[in-house]
Amino acid sequence: TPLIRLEDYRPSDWLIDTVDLDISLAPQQTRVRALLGLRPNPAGQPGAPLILDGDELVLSEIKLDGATLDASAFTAGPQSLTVHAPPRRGFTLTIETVLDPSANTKLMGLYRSSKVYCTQCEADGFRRITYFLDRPDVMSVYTVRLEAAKAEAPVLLSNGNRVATGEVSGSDRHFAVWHDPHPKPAYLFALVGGALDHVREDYVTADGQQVELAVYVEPGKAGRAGWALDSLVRCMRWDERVFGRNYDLDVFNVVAVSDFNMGAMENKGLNIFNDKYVLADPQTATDGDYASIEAIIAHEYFHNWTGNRITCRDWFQLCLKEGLTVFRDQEFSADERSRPVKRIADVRTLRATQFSEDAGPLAHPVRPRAYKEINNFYTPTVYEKGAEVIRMLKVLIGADAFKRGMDLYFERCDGTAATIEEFLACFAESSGKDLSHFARWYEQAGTPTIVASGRYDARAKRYTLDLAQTTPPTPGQTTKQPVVLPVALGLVGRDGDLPLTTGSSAYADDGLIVLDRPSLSVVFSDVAEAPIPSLLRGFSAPVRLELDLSDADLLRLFSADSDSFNRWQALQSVATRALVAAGRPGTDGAVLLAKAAEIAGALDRFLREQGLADPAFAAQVLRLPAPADIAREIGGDVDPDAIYGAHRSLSGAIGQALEATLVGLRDTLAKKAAYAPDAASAGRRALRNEALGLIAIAAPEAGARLVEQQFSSADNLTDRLAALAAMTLIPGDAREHLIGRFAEIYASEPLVLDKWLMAQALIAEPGTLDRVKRLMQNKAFSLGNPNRVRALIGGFAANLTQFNRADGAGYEFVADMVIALDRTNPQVASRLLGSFKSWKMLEPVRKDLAQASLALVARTPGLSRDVADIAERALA
Ligand code: B3K
Ligand code: ZN
Repeated sequence: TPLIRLEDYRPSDWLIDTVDLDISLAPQQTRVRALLGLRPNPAGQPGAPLILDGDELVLSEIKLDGATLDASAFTAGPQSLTVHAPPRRGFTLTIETVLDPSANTKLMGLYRSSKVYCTQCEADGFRRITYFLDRPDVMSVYTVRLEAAKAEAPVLLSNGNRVATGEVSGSDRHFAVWHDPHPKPAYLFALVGGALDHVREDYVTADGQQVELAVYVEPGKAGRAGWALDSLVRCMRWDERVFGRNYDLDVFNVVAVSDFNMGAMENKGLNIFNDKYVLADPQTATDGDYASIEAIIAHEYFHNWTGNRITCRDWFQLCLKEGLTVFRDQEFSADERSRPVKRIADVRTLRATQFSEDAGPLAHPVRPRAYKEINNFYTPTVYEKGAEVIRMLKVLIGADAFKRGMDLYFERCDGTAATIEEFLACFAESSGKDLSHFARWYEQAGTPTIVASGRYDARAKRYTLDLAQTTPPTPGQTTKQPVVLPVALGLVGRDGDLPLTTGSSAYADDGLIVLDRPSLSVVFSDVAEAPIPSLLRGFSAPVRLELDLSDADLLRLFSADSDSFNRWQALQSVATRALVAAGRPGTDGAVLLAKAAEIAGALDRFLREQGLADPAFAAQVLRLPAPADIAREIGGDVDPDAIYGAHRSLSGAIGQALEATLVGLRDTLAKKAAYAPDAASAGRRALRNEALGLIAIAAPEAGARLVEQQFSSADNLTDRLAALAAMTLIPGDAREHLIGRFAEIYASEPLVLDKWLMAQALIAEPGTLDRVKRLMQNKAFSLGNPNRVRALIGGFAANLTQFNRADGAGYEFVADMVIALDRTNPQVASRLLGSFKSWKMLEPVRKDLAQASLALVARTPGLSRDVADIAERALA
């Protein structure tokens, strides 16, 4: 397979101004007639042939300006259609293809999901519908006529506004015509056809436009669509208020389908969602689900401006829309909920997913330079690190210049397919700053480390802070340059933050040091007492920080820092340090227990004094870094069992020391109020359930009793599922019994059973692999549904100790699953193969076994490009 390179970008030789689609839906034989209005691109090669992309297509007819084309004038195959000598002027091409949506198991292009016709075109699925210039810089105005049997598809949706509907006379069929006035790339095309219920709401934009909002779901599920609709209204208002962005069509539709390769898709005016991110009621969705739905509804809606109105010139610019849109949805959630808690949750995700990607063989820059399969680059690096880069930009130039830069971007690039350079130019202009060095964040992979140390000169009342940065080598980038690192900081004294005066240095008076070179010293004067530095407040840069603070100093930051993020971070750092030491084989358990007592003491005080003031924050504080975080921090020669063992003893010891406090806290928090999904109530449940987990580890008998009580009295899924999860930590018959009860209660709820599958797949015991294999036979599981696969197989692959079993059986199982899935759904298979991304940091025995399983995948004949690409890069 060819490597596609950014430096080889050339404008298209041809443009397609208009697309008229006439699609006659039928389960096995869908006929697609496309009328393309073409013209030579002034920026392209004059006289070039017209080469249209295809993927597994069957051509049934082709006409040029209405006249049938001579067979010698074109070449058509499944993967492309070439018109050898097209006219050197504008012309039309009529292309007819015939598709079998029922046979489309890749879930790319047009497919059927439980009897609903739907599409997924990003990145390159449109070419599975018709031959096209399937690249984001070719933007066209679409008119789409859909026709289907009335009984099978009473609802017919496409992008834009509905302009006509009617019956097809003398048949059981009907049609709808949709017109989207906004030129768009093919990846934003969508259609939906099926029997669906919906909820709707009228909306008037800030600039006075009437919009009809609707959320479509499977028949009978309309009662679960309200939260998604409510979230949509809130995020639309927010985008008007915060970014000055109004919606731009008469309708906005969201459709939930049950077979979907990812979370959701921002098709213009017709967002298609994985039903997991739409459906919610207290009995079938957790607080976490409510929060995800709100975030993803917002994310896809925000794409209307950052992605659709302004799209990407080419797929290397993917972060232009994704990083920016993640930043926007994170800000929305922060405004809707608790900003510090949102930041902590996002940083946890960033570290778990992106830092681990950056530390392994799949590391790549936020803007990759080359790819073989673009669908493998919808990664935490492009999305989450991409969002961090925007956040740093805002910190560096300030909120006002950031706002003006965004306005300029919307004004200048509206209606275009843009690049990162064009985006950054807007902020360089609005801030008057040179951002060329900052742009390195887009080119250089790897997580930088900042090493920081401070000295206090009591006589001179001076505090000197030394900062240095390094970035480890990543595949294809052996030497690294310094990047621009905004380090937000404070100096914490006995009574809180000390004033910052740097005198000679240009830095830091406003609490920000810009570390833009290998190292830097900043001298603070008039520092009245020995301070404790609080660095990277709010996690101002996506880096690792090595800070030579004692645990005692960290614990002081935990209780005294004015920055909530760093309070949380300080305790995490103490725990991380203890676990890193204890997670190396052959270390002394007594040291860990002493540390546990220290941490428990700090937590006890905190919970008693402030636990009830902000329960959501307290829940984050109570949750220790995960074993996988410790593995990544150790970085090499990793023994997952040793780390898990250390984690378990630390949690157990803390839980024991805190048992009385935790039980008391749980009782106080339990005060009965009807379930509500709002952030404050969710925070109380989170704290209560975090406490339950600790008790289950520390005191299994008492824990099991509390689990039983909570499970039986719960009026919502959050509490039920938390009870189940706590019970999975306690081996025995009671656990198996509860697992059975849960399955009975939710027997007809596939999305809830996904959580049940996952909870079992995550059990850190040697029996789990057999359990997972057994569950594959359960009627709740299906290899054909991505949500089921991600829950059970994906859950297992995320199980640190069992995926990484010392006998290699975990790797073999997942490799077999990848090979099996690749035959039907390459995207789901290649995602799963990504679970191997951290294999190089393992101790030698596991490392060899993981490598062998990867090699087995790599040499399987007939692999998809998706899986072959991941296997090849993972092994390199
Ligand atoms: N843009 C889509 C992701 C498409 C993935 C293609 N493999 C969803 C999103 O980021 O909003
Ligand atoms: Zn997105």
